[in-house]
Amino acid sequence: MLKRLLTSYPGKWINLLVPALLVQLAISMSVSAQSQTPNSIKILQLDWTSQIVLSHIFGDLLQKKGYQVEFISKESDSQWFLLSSKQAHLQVEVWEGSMATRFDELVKRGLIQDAGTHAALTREEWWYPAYVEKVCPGLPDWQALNNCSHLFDQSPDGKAIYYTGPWEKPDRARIRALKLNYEVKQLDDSDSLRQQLESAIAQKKPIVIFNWTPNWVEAVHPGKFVEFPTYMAECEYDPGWGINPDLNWDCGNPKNGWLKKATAVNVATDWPCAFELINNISFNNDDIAKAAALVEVEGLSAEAAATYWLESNTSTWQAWINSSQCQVEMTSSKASN
Ligand code: TMO
Repeated sequence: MLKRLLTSYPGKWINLLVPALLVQLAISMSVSAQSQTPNSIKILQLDWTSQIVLSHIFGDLLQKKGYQVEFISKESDSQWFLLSSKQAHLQVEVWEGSMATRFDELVKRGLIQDAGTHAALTREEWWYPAYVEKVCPGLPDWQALNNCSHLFDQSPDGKAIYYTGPWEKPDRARIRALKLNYEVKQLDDSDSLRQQLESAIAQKKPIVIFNWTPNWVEAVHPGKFVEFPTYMAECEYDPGWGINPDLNWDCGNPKNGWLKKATAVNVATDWPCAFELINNISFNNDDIAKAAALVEVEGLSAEAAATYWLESNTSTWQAWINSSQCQVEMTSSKASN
């Protein structure tokens, strides 16, 4: 707006004469913009399919309540900064296995807000297609991995490659702590991970890859998670815990992990109704697997998948939005106060 103001004046003199005034104006404008409720709620749309579909489902529910909604499409890593700085307001799928450390830390520091837990129980872990077990006896126990490392794609320094995506995982630490003859290859996005998986499956080639549940994969490809030593919180910070006395992460990821929702800290006060609504929503394993499969298997767009889910689960979401006593805070009524 300031730019437009500047360029709409014909003479160059204005740029020379009033910069101080404009700086003054810019400061007061940005201060007053921050102290008012911004118009639209910004939903973080991250880099895996069910999260994108759930974001659209929740966006539709907010719109039914009269909110303006905006989607911000970003990679997973940036969510902590964007939520903490209130540049984004809502994240509908926070996974324990890959996100608990950052999430817990920021909640504790009062920089983001925990908005409740979904019904779904989650797992994020090393995974292989069922046929791998035939050539690697001993799986799913992790101790079979070193005996079979020659079966998988090899890195230049002769290690087996474990493929993963752009999410924060303790895999390198786990490889060190459990002395695995493996190397992490991190792919840029879930599409590349999917391509890697499907091309291996098409050739019945052994592969070990990061996967999670609920997800679309389970509807299409039989397979199993690797069973590492059972996760305990101590495994993350107490080197003495577990079979490696010197290192952390000599364990797997949580098996019945939580799935949470998170908001920026201003949501509860600026949009109490939206905050109540995000606390109300709860998706189960079936909902989330289905959300992913509608896109990845059935080929719907995320928007169409959201619409389909809403149409087939009317009583579920109606209970969420009806139990909410809130009336949408109108920006106009706020402004007139
Ligand atoms: C965050 N993810 C479900 C991809 O592990």
